[in-house]
Amino acid sequence: MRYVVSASQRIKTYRILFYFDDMKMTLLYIALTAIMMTACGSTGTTTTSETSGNDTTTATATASRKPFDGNGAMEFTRQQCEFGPRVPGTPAHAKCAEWLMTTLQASCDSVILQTGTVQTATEGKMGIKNVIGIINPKAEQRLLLLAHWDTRPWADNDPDPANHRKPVMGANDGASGVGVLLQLARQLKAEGTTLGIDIVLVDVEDMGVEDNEESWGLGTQYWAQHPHVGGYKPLFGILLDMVGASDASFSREYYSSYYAGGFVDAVWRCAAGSHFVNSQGGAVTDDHIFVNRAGIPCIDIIDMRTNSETGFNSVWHTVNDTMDGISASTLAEVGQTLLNVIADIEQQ
Ligand code: 1BN
Ligand code: ZN
Repeated sequence: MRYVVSASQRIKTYRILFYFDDMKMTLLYIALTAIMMTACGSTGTTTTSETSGNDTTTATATASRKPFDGNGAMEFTRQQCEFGPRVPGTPAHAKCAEWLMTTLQASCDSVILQTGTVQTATEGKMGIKNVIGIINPKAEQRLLLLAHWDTRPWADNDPDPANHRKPVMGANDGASGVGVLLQLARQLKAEGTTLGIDIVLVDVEDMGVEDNEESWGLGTQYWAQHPHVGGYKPLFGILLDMVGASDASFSREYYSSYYAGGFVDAVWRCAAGSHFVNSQGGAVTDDHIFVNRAGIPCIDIIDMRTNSETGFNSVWHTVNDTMDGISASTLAEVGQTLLNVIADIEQQ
């Protein structure tokens, strides 16, 4: 049986429309969303600053845990790039998959390598490797965290057409989101959490073609059809995509607000720094669409630009998406925001 939930909030009236498969999850969702509506914004904040090398990692923390270490996330981002572009089917991709497994194993209770086959728009059938790290497998309340780890085989937005058939390094578009999640897992292992957390590093996100929505997010589409646990029902999902640029701008992505507006409010209330912009941004065909279609309310923290033709930063799908454009302080803000959200849910 399915339910439609409609609720109005005290401070700002808006509607949450969502479908859940059972009443228990519906009530939990309403309760958590309502409580989180006030939590991060009202508990007060402390600002922390760490300096390492030339970069300052600064974020605003509301939790009692140690601040998120942006330099750690930076290092995990760099290590992925050292494999070279992680184009599905290449040796670099296979080596990186092994490294992701080993790295998550150090921080998670269990790690699953999910393999399967998907149909790409232009390259025929393709094997996928989704790497899934599970923290607190028995916890009922769970948070799903996703990022894609593959990189696009074609830099087809590069200003130089000679580069259009070269692969993208994907320091921002791929490695940055994974870098934040690997560091988050490391810190949660060190400090503990009562929440169940599932880190799903999805493959073959970036082999899509224009005007074909279904050609993107193939690893996520596979996972949504074959969840790693039967009856999987986390409270919410958060997708990270392109979260490392020094001038990143994280506005509220359209589909996130459409599918999970109350949770977007809650996350932006927990936001840890100036890269989070409290305004409505554009719509992106990203992995979160397929998670939402599977019945899990999922939002996308993604760097979108109103002042660019593509809607993204200037290195998007070019050969210049390298570590040169990655900032430890931006990674720290995103990681700290996740820590704040986790602390908030834990306190419910
Ligand atoms: C995000 C990063 N995406 C690809 N690389 C998703 C996307 C799909 C963005 C279609 C724009 C158009
Ligand atoms: Zn991409």
